[in-house]
Amino acid sequence: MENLEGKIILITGASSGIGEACAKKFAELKANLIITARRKERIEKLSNELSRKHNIKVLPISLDVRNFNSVKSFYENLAPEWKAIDILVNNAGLARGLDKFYEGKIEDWDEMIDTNIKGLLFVSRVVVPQMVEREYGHIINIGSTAGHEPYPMGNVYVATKFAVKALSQSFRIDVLEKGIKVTSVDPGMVETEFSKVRFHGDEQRAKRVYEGLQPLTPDDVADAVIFAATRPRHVNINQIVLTPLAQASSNFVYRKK
Ligand code: NDP
Ligand code: 8X3
Repeated sequence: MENLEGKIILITGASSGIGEACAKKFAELKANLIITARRKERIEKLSNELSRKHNIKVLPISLDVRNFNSVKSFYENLAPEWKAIDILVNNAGLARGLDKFYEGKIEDWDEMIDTNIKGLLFVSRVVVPQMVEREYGHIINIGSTAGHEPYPMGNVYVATKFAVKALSQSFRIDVLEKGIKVTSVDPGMVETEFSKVRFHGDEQRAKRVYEGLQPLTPDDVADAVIFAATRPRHVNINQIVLTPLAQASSNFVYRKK
């Protein structure tokens, strides 16, 4: 098993849900963390909690992954001891709306494409060159079952997650001779702020998404991330697809009445 003590882990979208759960689990393994998201208060609070509890270093940095200049200066401004990021967890992402494509809102499309595809690319573009130089590192992308099978009105969100799958596969080829691992962790339904964000704050509608079944928790997904991150050096976990027991795929969900 790879020992993560003292390693540097960068997690995007650590202010909530899966990213926050990943931060907590990496902290338990005594890794040092750079946690980023737009909501500064949240990551500062998490940083204080984790550094105290686990006696590790945690750097909270407010970052919008959609803006390449911000992503670039985020990395350039890191102190030298933080630059050698060992594991990058590309988690920041969101869905906006659930509409037929011919009725979709252009601003929702922009937000999903800019965050889920371009944001992941921007962060990887600035962080991975030092991994290439050191011939060491691990990129863990959070995909989705939506990246394996479209579902009604998922259109653009689905396309972004198909893109994440394509990028994970492409990254793996591009870094093949560089000693860098690439993993895609692809969950089905996880109860987080995801649906609340998708439905622009409509809590009732968000709750209905998980009615009649037991969804995954953010911890379930973080366990998969940690599994991939702790395999021995010669093992690359290419992809983990995990769903609630009551979900077979994007379109097959069993709900108890
Ligand atoms: P949450 O809404 O709970 O968390 C999303 C995180 O992404 C937040 O920390 C948010 O932080 C961050 N984020 C969103 N936009 C940006 C941005 N522009 N720049 C930086 N950070 C951003 O949802 P989840 O935890 O569920 O989602 C995490 C990932 O998991 C996403 O990629 C999602 O697509 C994927 N996923 C989720 C599933 C689910 O059912 N929940 C299933 C499969 C995959 P802030 O708003 O503070 O910036
Ligand atoms: C999030 C899960 O099924 O809403 O990726 O697309 S789903």
